[in-house]
Amino acid sequence: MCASETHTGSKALARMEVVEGDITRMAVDAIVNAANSSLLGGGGVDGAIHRAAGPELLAECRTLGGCPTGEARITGAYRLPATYVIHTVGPVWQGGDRGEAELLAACYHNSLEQARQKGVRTIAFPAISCGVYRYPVMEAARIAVREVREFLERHALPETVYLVCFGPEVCRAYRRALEEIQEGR
Ligand code: AR6
Repeated sequence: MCASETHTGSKALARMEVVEGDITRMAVDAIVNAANSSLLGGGGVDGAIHRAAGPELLAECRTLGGCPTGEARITGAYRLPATYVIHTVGPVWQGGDRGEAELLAACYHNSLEQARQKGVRTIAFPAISCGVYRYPVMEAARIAVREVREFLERHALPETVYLVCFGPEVCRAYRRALEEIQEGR
């Protein structure tokens, strides 16, 4: 890490934004997809991203040979307003003692690392694992906020991270998680 990439904690928090809405509409450099390990599409945000991007996205995903839980892969975004889609595979919630927290943290870290390597300045995340994979939303929000902050403290890129909430429950959880971290709790 070079010195110019060092940022303070408070500056890192200022580069994180909670927004409510549909991630497929975000005109950012990269959006993150909460995929499954086949990378061949599914329901939830994955389905919405593939529908909006068009069949070229599935064609590129087919060349990748899948992705293990916790890792991330990057593709083009085709008909989406974004430039890249970063596909990551969150853990299925199984009660919390199957390494779910570490795997979810790895999703955020590895997605940000893929983004940084492509020079991505703006990136939007959905609430990975909080839908079909049933991760408790408040716990997931705390992990998301902590991991993103840690990454931003160490790197100048991405410059801004949007945490995109689909619905008020996820929004409330993210806002609370951000307040907790700001207050040092
Ligand atoms: N924009 C932003 N967030 C969304 C959108 C959207 N358009 N649509 C849903 N969400 P999920 P998972 C939210 O189920 O739990 C798929 O079938 C949603 O409300 O999409 O990681 C994959 O192929 C929730 O808060 O992802 C996998 O098989 C969050 O996105 C599996 O689901 C994540 O919900 C992955 O499950």
